[in-house]
Amino acid sequence: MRTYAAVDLGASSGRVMTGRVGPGLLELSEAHRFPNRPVRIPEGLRWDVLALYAGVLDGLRAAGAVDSVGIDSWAVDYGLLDADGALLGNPVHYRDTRTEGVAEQVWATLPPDELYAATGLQYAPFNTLYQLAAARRTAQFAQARRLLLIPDLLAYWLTGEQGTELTNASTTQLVDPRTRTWSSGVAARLGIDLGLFAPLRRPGDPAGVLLPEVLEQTGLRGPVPVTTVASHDTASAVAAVPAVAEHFAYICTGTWSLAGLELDAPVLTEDSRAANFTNELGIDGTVRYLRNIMGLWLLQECLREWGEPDLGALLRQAAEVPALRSVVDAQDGAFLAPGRMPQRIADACRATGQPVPDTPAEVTRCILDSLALAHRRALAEAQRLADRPVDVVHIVGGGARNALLCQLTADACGLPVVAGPAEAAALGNVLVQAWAHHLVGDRTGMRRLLAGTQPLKRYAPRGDAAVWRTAEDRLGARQG
Ligand code: LFR
Repeated sequence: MRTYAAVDLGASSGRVMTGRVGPGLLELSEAHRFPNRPVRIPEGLRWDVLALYAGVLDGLRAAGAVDSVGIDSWAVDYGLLDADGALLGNPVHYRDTRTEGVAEQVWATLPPDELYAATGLQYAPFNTLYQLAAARRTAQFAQARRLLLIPDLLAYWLTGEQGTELTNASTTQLVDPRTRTWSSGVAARLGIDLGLFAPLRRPGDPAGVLLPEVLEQTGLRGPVPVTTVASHDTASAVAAVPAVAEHFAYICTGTWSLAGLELDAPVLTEDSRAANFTNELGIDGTVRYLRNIMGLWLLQECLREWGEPDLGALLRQAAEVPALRSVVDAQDGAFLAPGRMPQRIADACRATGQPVPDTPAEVTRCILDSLALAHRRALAEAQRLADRPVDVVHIVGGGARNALLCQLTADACGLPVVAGPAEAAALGNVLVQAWAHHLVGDRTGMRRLLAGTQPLKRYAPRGDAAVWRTAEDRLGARQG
């Protein structure tokens, strides 16, 4: 049996989990959880990365003796280092507005169809590529000699070693999903110096050992190796989809809903680009073919506005609200920025001539119906575009605990839903470490272990999928 520490950083909290792995054994417990509070300063929205690092150190101390440490977080964001290896400023939050209008400037040099053919990445204003195009104008950028994605930055502080993990690198829009290495063509066309990036590392690669000062701060006894995991949290979560059958779709639910398929090769067609599907990289040579849907962010932001009422009670009330009275487009970038979410949802309903949800229960129902509808659309389109029919949907991540969302997704998709594990990203993180240590075989072995050890809940589709088709048509027509 081995014990691993999984550092898993989400948009609103970070945690250090301890995972125990052995034959027929996979157990996860929380060593430490800490808030991740983005800070708005006059320059814009920033991550408090030192507070996150302090949380990681506290977590490692709480976890105690482990055989290795792995780190995953949200994607696309980074810290810049100067020539001495010192961090230049707080990393910019991907919801910051600095990338507004930047994509059009990039596309003037490299048209979006060529960019998609080369990188397979969906358009999102926050792709690292557009962030770099915005950052390039700053004095800070002129000082930068190295760019480290968030998990790689933390690993650097823990070990003194620099690398760029591949699954997360694939979200920069500078990687070719066919060759699974940097796209020097895209970088050259846009004048981006790939020398800014540390060499690529793959999940399972060693990433150094904890520095003496880290051992001292955490009370751990060395050597403690750090293992490269699938450092993009969504890649870790997909690795932990407990699928036993071959034809499955997944939805990683949390702040975002990432809905799609696991493929052996990217889909780079023009249809796929028009549908804004992404080809991010997964473990074991796989492609995560998926779409970003705004996800439970819509609800999280409302809860914040409403003063954090009891979620369980709210969901029970929302279940009583008539279904599909009003729906919004949960893919709409208009919901990306924080603030005033209940009002923005009401505005979207009003603008499309639908009843305006008023009470928190009505707004919550509108959000969950809208998410289920977006899940339905994304999975239907993914199957069509990749020509890969599925017969089951796995919901992993925090939303797997939201029974109403799981049931509505089953209803909307007309497919059985298997929900769990909720801590998929941390489990995927642990499993890749176990894989690197030959405790589990390939990803099929990981999934068998997950299916055999994790509590999962099943939801059968209810009622008539035609109701959802009508709602989908209605939304499409209203958007014109
Ligand atoms: C989910 C996630 C998504 C990514 C978004 C921004 O936590 O990693 O996969 O698109 O955050 O980084």
